[in-house]
Amino acid sequence: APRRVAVVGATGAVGREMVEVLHRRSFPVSELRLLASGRSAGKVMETPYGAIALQEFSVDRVKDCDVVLLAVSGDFAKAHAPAIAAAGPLVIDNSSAFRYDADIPLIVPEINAAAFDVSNGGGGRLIANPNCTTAIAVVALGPLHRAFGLKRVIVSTYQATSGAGAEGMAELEEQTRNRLEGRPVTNSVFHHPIPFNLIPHIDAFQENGYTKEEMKVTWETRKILGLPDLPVSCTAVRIPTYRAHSEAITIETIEPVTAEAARRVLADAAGVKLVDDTANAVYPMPLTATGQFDVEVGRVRNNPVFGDHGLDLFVCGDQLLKGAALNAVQIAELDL
Ligand code: 2RA
Repeated sequence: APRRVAVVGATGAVGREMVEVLHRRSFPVSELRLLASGRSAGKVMETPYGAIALQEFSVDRVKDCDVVLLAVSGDFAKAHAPAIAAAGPLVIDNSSAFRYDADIPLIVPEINAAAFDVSNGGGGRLIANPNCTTAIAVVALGPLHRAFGLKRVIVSTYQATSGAGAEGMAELEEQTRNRLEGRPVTNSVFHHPIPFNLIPHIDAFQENGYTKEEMKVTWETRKILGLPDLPVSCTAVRIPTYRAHSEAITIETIEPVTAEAARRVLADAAGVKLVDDTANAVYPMPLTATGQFDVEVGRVRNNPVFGDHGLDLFVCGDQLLKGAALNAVQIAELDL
């Protein structure tokens, strides 16, 4: 049956993408409500559903909805998500506020949809959407784990500026233009100027020398795969691209693995597009992954560092889609 859907944080990059994805996937929407901060209230947003007036968020304005998609900060989600869920709607939160809560499911539908059936006890249904970098990696790691067993994982990421929202993409564009036109280059969203640079610093540094972004990949991969002790080491780097995250992944497997066997598994994996024909220079790239629902996977090869238990691969996924809006809508589809 059609659903009354609310998107909270509708004016941000992820919120806008959520509206686009609901339409692209023909999610059965009977009514779409768009909520934002007070300063956006009253403005009209053009959407595939027509022009919709933005309303200032309140729990009262969404408590009679069937589904509430949150594209807001962790603090905002902490303050309001439980109250919304307790009032009835299925709440899907894109922030990191609840991801590590044992009672809150953290879901990538292609990998652990069964976690959806776990009720949140009396508190209604609140589901956490994973960090974009994690979601894009586990779409490939899940099938490889099922086929060969994961023993350890090493991830190096090349993350797009969209991970820092519309402001991140704007900084890339404006500062690159400044650089090319000989004007001073500044930075406010990122820790350093991003044009023609790489920044190995996403989110705050932890005591152990990793950033919080890198630890999110470890914590969330373990939770989604149900492998609480899986050794995962991530190096997360910001690069000057718009909206697709790329990741070089090395795994050691429990069973012997070959590139051919891995390719067969990945070719059949939900949410994966195998893009692996190096003889013709065909492999995952932001240029081709952007705007696609599927995560591109390629450069699949045996990694002799781990003998016949080693595999390398390269993945590329749209950070606003599989990394955020698409995954959130796919979780909502589990309730149809
Ligand atoms: C980033 N994964 O790329 C983080 C949050 N979206 O900035």
